[in-house]
Amino acid sequence: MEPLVLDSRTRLLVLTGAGVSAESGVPTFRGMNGLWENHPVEAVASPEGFQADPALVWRFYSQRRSGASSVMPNPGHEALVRWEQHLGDRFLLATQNVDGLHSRAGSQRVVDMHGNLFRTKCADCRREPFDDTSVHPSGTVPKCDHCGGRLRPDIVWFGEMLAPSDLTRIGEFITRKNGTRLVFLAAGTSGAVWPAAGLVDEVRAARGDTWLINFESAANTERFHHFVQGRSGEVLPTLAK
Ligand code: BJW
Ligand code: ZN
Repeated sequence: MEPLVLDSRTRLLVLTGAGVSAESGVPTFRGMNGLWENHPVEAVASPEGFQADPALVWRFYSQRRSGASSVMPNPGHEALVRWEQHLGDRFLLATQNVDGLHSRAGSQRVVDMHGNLFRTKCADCRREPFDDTSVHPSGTVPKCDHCGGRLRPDIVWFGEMLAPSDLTRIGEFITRKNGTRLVFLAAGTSGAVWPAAGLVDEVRAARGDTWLINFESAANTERFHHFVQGRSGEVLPTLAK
Protein backbone atom coordinates (compact mmCIF):
# COMPACT_ATOMS: atom_id res chain seq x y z
CA MET A 1 0.00 0.00 0.00
CA GLU A 2 1.18 3.48 -0.88
CA PRO A 3 2.01 5.38 2.35
CA LEU A 4 0.46 8.66 3.38
CA VAL A 5 3.40 11.07 3.28
CA LEU A 6 3.42 13.72 6.01
CA ASP A 7 6.56 15.73 5.28
CA SER A 8 7.42 19.38 5.90
CA ARG A 9 5.56 20.43 2.74
CA THR A 10 2.28 18.72 3.64
CA ARG A 11 -0.78 20.26 5.26
CA LEU A 12 -3.33 17.72 6.43
CA LEU A 13 -7.06 18.14 6.96
CA VAL A 14 -8.66 15.20 8.77
CA LEU A 15 -12.42 14.59 8.92
CA THR A 16 -13.62 12.05 11.47
CA GLY A 17 -16.98 10.40 12.02
CA ALA A 18 -18.63 7.96 14.38
CA GLY A 19 -16.49 5.03 13.17
CA VAL A 20 -13.42 6.54 14.86
CA SER A 21 -15.19 6.42 18.23
CA ALA A 22 -16.69 2.97 17.57
CA GLU A 23 -13.59 1.17 18.85
CA SER A 24 -13.93 3.10 22.12
CA GLY A 25 -17.42 1.64 22.45
CA VAL A 26 -19.53 4.60 21.25
CA PRO A 27 -22.32 3.34 18.94
CA THR A 28 -22.37 4.72 15.36
CA PHE A 29 -25.51 6.29 13.87
CA ARG A 30 -26.14 4.17 10.81
CA GLY A 31 -24.95 1.11 12.81
CA MET A 32 -28.06 1.41 14.96
CA ASN A 33 -29.98 1.35 11.64
CA GLY A 34 -30.46 5.06 12.27
CA LEU A 35 -32.65 4.18 15.26
CA TRP A 36 -32.41 4.88 18.99
CA GLU A 37 -34.90 2.86 21.03
CA ASN A 38 -36.93 2.58 17.81
CA HIS A 39 -37.02 6.35 17.23
CA PRO A 40 -35.42 7.49 13.95
CA VAL A 41 -32.31 9.59 14.73
CA GLU A 42 -33.94 12.52 12.90
CA ALA A 43 -36.75 12.43 15.49
CA VAL A 44 -34.39 12.92 18.44
CA ALA A 45 -31.77 15.06 16.67
CA SER A 46 -33.82 17.79 15.01
CA PRO A 47 -35.50 21.04 16.10
CA GLU A 48 -38.88 19.51 15.18
CA GLY A 49 -38.15 16.49 17.38
CA PHE A 50 -37.22 18.75 20.29
CA GLN A 51 -40.35 20.83 19.79
CA ALA A 52 -42.51 17.69 19.76
CA ASP A 53 -40.95 15.88 22.74
CA PRO A 54 -38.10 17.70 24.53
CA ALA A 55 -38.10 15.19 27.39
CA LEU A 56 -37.42 12.32 24.99
CA VAL A 57 -34.59 14.29 23.41
CA TRP A 58 -33.03 14.90 26.85
CA ARG A 59 -33.30 11.19 27.63
CA PHE A 60 -31.42 10.40 24.39
CA TYR A 61 -28.66 12.94 25.09
CA SER A 62 -28.43 11.96 28.77
CA GLN A 63 -27.74 8.39 27.73
CA ARG A 64 -25.14 9.65 25.24
CA ARG A 65 -23.47 11.84 27.93
CA SER A 66 -23.24 8.88 30.32
CA GLY A 67 -21.95 6.59 27.58
CA ALA A 68 -19.30 9.02 26.32
CA SER A 69 -18.06 9.78 29.87
CA SER A 70 -17.44 6.11 30.57
CA VAL A 71 -15.21 5.34 27.55
CA MET A 72 -11.59 6.14 26.63
CA PRO A 73 -9.88 7.36 23.42
CA ASN A 74 -8.45 4.55 21.24
CA PRO A 75 -5.33 4.14 19.05
CA GLY A 76 -7.08 5.95 16.15
CA HIS A 77 -7.49 9.10 18.26
CA GLU A 78 -3.90 8.76 19.48
CA ALA A 79 -2.46 8.53 15.94
CA LEU A 80 -4.14 11.85 15.09
CA VAL A 81 -2.54 13.47 18.15
CA ARG A 82 0.91 12.34 16.98
CA TRP A 83 0.30 13.68 13.44
CA GLU A 84 -0.69 17.05 14.90
CA GLN A 85 2.43 17.14 17.09
CA HIS A 86 4.48 16.52 13.94
CA LEU A 87 2.66 18.98 11.62
CA GLY A 88 1.66 21.79 14.03
CA ASP A 89 -0.30 24.51 12.20
CA ARG A 90 -0.23 22.40 9.06
CA PHE A 91 -2.81 20.13 10.71
CA LEU A 92 -6.55 20.62 11.24
CA LEU A 93 -9.05 18.09 12.59
CA ALA A 94 -12.70 18.60 11.64
CA THR A 95 -14.82 16.15 13.59
CA GLN A 96 -18.49 15.27 13.27
CA ASN A 97 -18.25 13.51 16.63
CA VAL A 98 -19.70 15.33 19.60
CA ASP A 99 -18.26 12.96 22.24
CA GLY A 100 -15.14 15.02 23.08
CA LEU A 101 -12.79 12.02 22.66
CA HIS A 102 -10.38 13.85 20.33
CA SER A 103 -9.82 16.62 22.87
CA ARG A 104 -9.51 14.09 25.68
CA ALA A 105 -6.86 12.23 23.65
CA GLY A 106 -4.91 15.51 23.34
CA SER A 107 -5.87 16.94 19.92
CA GLN A 108 -5.84 20.74 20.01
CA ARG A 109 -6.62 22.02 16.53
CA VAL A 110 -10.16 20.63 16.51
CA VAL A 111 -13.30 21.97 14.83
CA ASP A 112 -16.42 20.43 16.44
CA MET A 113 -18.54 20.68 13.27
CA HIS A 114 -21.65 19.14 14.86
CA GLY A 115 -21.27 20.69 18.31
CA ASN A 116 -20.38 19.28 21.70
CA LEU A 117 -22.29 16.76 23.77
CA PHE A 118 -21.01 18.31 27.01
CA ARG A 119 -22.27 21.82 26.27
CA THR A 120 -25.78 23.15 26.72
CA LYS A 121 -27.50 26.21 25.29
CA CYS A 122 -30.87 27.91 25.60
CA ALA A 123 -33.42 27.16 22.88
CA ASP A 124 -35.03 30.57 23.46
CA CYS A 125 -32.48 33.25 24.41
CA ARG A 126 -29.02 34.16 23.18
CA ARG A 127 -27.00 33.40 26.33
CA GLU A 128 -23.60 31.81 25.66
CA PRO A 129 -23.54 27.98 25.51
CA PHE A 130 -21.99 26.56 28.69
CA ASP A 131 -20.13 23.41 29.77
CA ASP A 132 -22.55 20.89 31.25
CA THR A 133 -22.24 17.24 32.18
CA SER A 134 -25.64 16.96 33.84
CA VAL A 135 -28.02 14.16 32.87
CA HIS A 136 -31.82 14.08 32.78
CA PRO A 137 -32.47 10.38 32.27
CA SER A 138 -36.05 10.43 33.46
CA GLY A 139 -36.81 12.84 30.67
CA THR A 140 -37.21 16.08 32.60
CA VAL A 141 -36.36 19.24 30.66
CA PRO A 142 -33.85 21.64 32.27
CA LYS A 143 -34.79 25.34 32.26
CA CYS A 144 -32.71 28.44 31.49
CA ASP A 145 -31.84 30.62 34.56
CA HIS A 146 -31.85 33.72 32.34
CA CYS A 147 -35.19 33.48 30.55
CA GLY A 148 -37.00 30.42 31.91
CA GLY A 149 -36.97 28.84 28.43
CA ARG A 150 -35.96 25.29 27.63
CA LEU A 151 -32.31 24.32 27.60
CA ARG A 152 -31.04 22.01 24.85
CA PRO A 153 -27.77 20.29 23.97
CA ASP A 154 -25.34 22.47 21.94
CA ILE A 155 -25.50 20.07 18.98
CA VAL A 156 -26.05 20.82 15.29
CA TRP A 157 -29.26 18.99 14.53
CA PHE A 158 -30.65 18.01 11.11
CA GLY A 159 -31.87 21.09 9.28
CA GLU A 160 -29.71 23.43 11.38
CA MET A 161 -26.80 25.44 10.05
CA LEU A 162 -23.27 24.60 11.08
CA ALA A 163 -21.46 27.52 12.78
CA PRO A 164 -20.24 29.87 10.02
CA SER A 165 -16.95 30.38 11.91
CA ASP A 166 -16.32 26.60 11.81
CA LEU A 167 -16.98 26.39 8.07
CA THR A 168 -14.73 29.41 7.48
CA ARG A 169 -11.90 27.85 9.48
CA ILE A 170 -12.10 24.64 7.42
CA GLY A 171 -12.50 26.53 4.13
CA GLU A 172 -9.48 28.74 4.84
CA PHE A 173 -7.36 25.70 5.66
CA ILE A 174 -8.36 24.11 2.34
CA THR A 175 -7.59 27.17 0.22
CA ARG A 176 -4.50 28.33 2.17
CA LYS A 177 -1.74 29.24 -0.28
CA ASN A 178 1.62 28.90 1.42
CA GLY A 179 3.44 26.48 -0.82
CA THR A 180 2.24 23.40 1.05
CA ARG A 181 0.55 20.40 -0.54
CA LEU A 182 -2.98 19.69 0.72
CA VAL A 183 -3.91 16.20 1.87
CA PHE A 184 -7.40 15.28 3.11
CA LEU A 185 -8.14 12.16 5.10
CA ALA A 186 -11.66 11.12 6.12
CA ALA A 187 -12.02 8.30 8.64
CA GLY A 188 -15.00 6.40 10.04
CA THR A 189 -17.72 8.34 8.29
CA SER A 190 -20.51 7.07 6.04
CA GLY A 191 -20.37 10.13 3.76
CA ALA A 192 -24.15 10.46 4.06
CA VAL A 193 -24.48 13.73 5.97
CA TRP A 194 -23.85 17.16 4.47
CA PRO A 195 -21.94 19.44 4.37
CA ALA A 196 -19.22 17.11 5.78
CA ALA A 197 -19.77 14.66 2.90
CA GLY A 198 -18.88 17.41 0.40
CA LEU A 199 -15.48 18.32 1.89
CA VAL A 200 -13.79 15.78 -0.39
CA ASP A 201 -15.00 17.78 -3.40
CA GLU A 202 -13.86 21.09 -1.92
CA VAL A 203 -10.42 19.55 -1.41
CA ARG A 204 -10.35 18.18 -4.95
CA ALA A 205 -11.26 21.62 -6.29
CA ALA A 206 -8.16 22.87 -4.42
CA ARG A 207 -6.15 20.04 -6.06
CA GLY A 208 -5.65 18.14 -2.80
CA ASP A 209 -4.94 14.43 -2.46
CA THR A 210 -7.81 12.54 -0.76
CA TRP A 211 -7.89 9.43 1.43
CA LEU A 212 -10.81 7.51 2.93
CA ILE A 213 -10.25 5.08 5.79
CA ASN A 214 -13.49 3.23 6.57
CA PHE A 215 -14.71 -0.16 7.67
CA GLU A 216 -17.02 -0.39 4.67
CA SER A 217 -17.53 1.57 1.47
CA ALA A 218 -19.10 4.99 2.12
CA ALA A 219 -21.73 6.88 0.11
CA ASN A 220 -18.95 9.00 -1.47
CA THR A 221 -16.08 6.47 -1.72
CA GLU A 222 -15.60 7.01 -5.45
CA ARG A 223 -14.82 10.69 -4.85
CA PHE A 224 -11.58 9.75 -3.04
CA HIS A 225 -8.21 9.04 -4.68
CA HIS A 226 -7.37 6.35 -2.10
CA PHE A 227 -9.66 4.04 -0.11
CA VAL A 228 -8.21 1.91 2.67
CA GLN A 229 -10.80 -0.48 4.02
CA GLY A 230 -10.36 -1.31 7.70
CA ARG A 231 -10.79 -0.18 11.28
CA SER A 232 -9.45 3.30 11.99
CA GLY A 233 -7.79 2.17 15.24
CA GLU A 234 -5.78 -0.37 13.24
CA VAL A 235 -5.14 1.55 10.00
CA LEU A 236 -4.33 5.08 11.25
CA PRO A 237 -1.42 4.12 13.54
CA THR A 238 0.45 2.49 10.62
CA LEU A 239 -0.62 4.64 7.67
CA ALA A 240 1.73 7.63 7.72
CA LYS A 241 5.37 7.83 6.67
C1 BJW B 1 -15.78 2.40 10.99
C2 BJW B 1 -15.52 1.71 12.17
C3 BJW B 1 -14.17 1.57 12.56
C4 BJW B 1 -17.66 1.78 11.88
N1 BJW B 1 -13.20 2.10 11.79
N2 BJW B 1 -14.81 2.89 10.25
C5 BJW B 1 -27.37 18.06 0.56
C6 BJW B 1 -27.97 16.93 0.04
C7 BJW B 1 -28.91 16.24 0.80
C8 BJW B 1 -29.27 16.65 2.08
C9 BJW B 1 -28.65 17.75 2.60
C10 BJW B 1 -27.73 18.46 1.84
N3 BJW B 1 -27.30 19.49 2.57
C11 BJW B 1 -27.91 19.44 3.79
C12 BJW B 1 -28.76 18.41 3.83
C13 BJW B 1 -29.62 18.03 4.98
C14 BJW B 1 -28.87 17.28 6.07
C15 BJW B 1 -28.29 15.99 5.52
O1 BJW B 1 -27.12 15.86 5.25
N4 BJW B 1 -29.12 14.98 5.36
C16 BJW B 1 -28.67 13.68 4.86
C17 BJW B 1 -29.08 12.59 5.83
C18 BJW B 1 -29.15 13.47 3.45
N5 BJW B 1 -27.82 18.11 6.66
C19 BJW B 1 -28.09 19.01 7.58
O2 BJW B 1 -29.23 19.19 7.97
C20 BJW B 1 -26.93 19.82 8.13
N6 BJW B 1 -27.29 21.18 8.12
C21 BJW B 1 -27.28 21.93 7.00
O3 BJW B 1 -26.81 21.53 5.97
O4 BJW B 1 -27.84 23.18 7.15
C22 BJW B 1 -28.19 23.89 5.97
C23 BJW B 1 -29.40 23.22 5.33
C24 BJW B 1 -30.47 22.87 6.11
C25 BJW B 1 -31.57 22.21 5.54
C26 BJW B 1 -31.55 21.87 4.19
C27 BJW B 1 -30.43 22.22 3.41
C28 BJW B 1 -29.35 22.89 4.00
C29 BJW B 1 -26.67 19.48 9.59
C30 BJW B 1 -26.25 18.07 9.78
C31 BJW B 1 -26.07 17.79 11.27
C32 BJW B 1 -25.95 16.31 11.51
N7 BJW B 1 -26.14 16.02 12.87
C33 BJW B 1 -26.03 14.63 13.31
C34 BJW B 1 -26.87 14.38 14.61
C35 BJW B 1 -26.51 15.24 15.74
C36 BJW B 1 -25.21 14.83 16.41
C37 BJW B 1 -25.40 13.93 17.57
O5 BJW B 1 -26.43 13.87 18.23
O6 BJW B 1 -24.40 13.23 17.81
O7 BJW B 1 -24.66 14.28 13.48
S1 BJW B 1 -26.58 13.43 12.15
C38 BJW B 1 -25.43 12.19 12.56
O8 BJW B 1 -24.74 11.87 11.34
C39 BJW B 1 -24.41 12.86 13.50
C40 BJW B 1 -23.11 12.50 12.83
O9 BJW B 1 -22.11 13.44 13.17
C41 BJW B 1 -23.45 12.50 11.37
C42 BJW B 1 -22.49 11.78 10.50
O10 BJW B 1 -22.49 10.42 10.77
P1 BJW B 1 -21.14 9.61 10.67
O11 BJW B 1 -20.16 10.14 11.61
O12 BJW B 1 -20.73 9.52 9.26
O13 BJW B 1 -21.59 8.19 11.27
P2 BJW B 1 -22.29 6.96 10.56
O14 BJW B 1 -22.86 6.10 11.63
O15 BJW B 1 -23.21 7.39 9.49
O16 BJW B 1 -21.10 6.18 9.83
C43 BJW B 1 -20.07 5.56 10.53
C44 BJW B 1 -19.14 4.90 9.50
O17 BJW B 1 -18.01 4.39 10.20
C45 BJW B 1 -19.77 3.71 8.77
O18 BJW B 1 -19.54 3.86 7.37
C46 BJW B 1 -19.03 2.49 9.31
O19 BJW B 1 -18.79 1.48 8.34
C47 BJW B 1 -17.73 3.09 9.73
N8 BJW B 1 -17.07 2.38 10.87
N9 BJW B 1 -16.66 1.27 12.74
C48 BJW B 1 -13.52 2.72 10.67
N10 BJW B 1 -13.80 0.89 13.72
ZN1 ZN C 1 -32.68 31.44 27.95
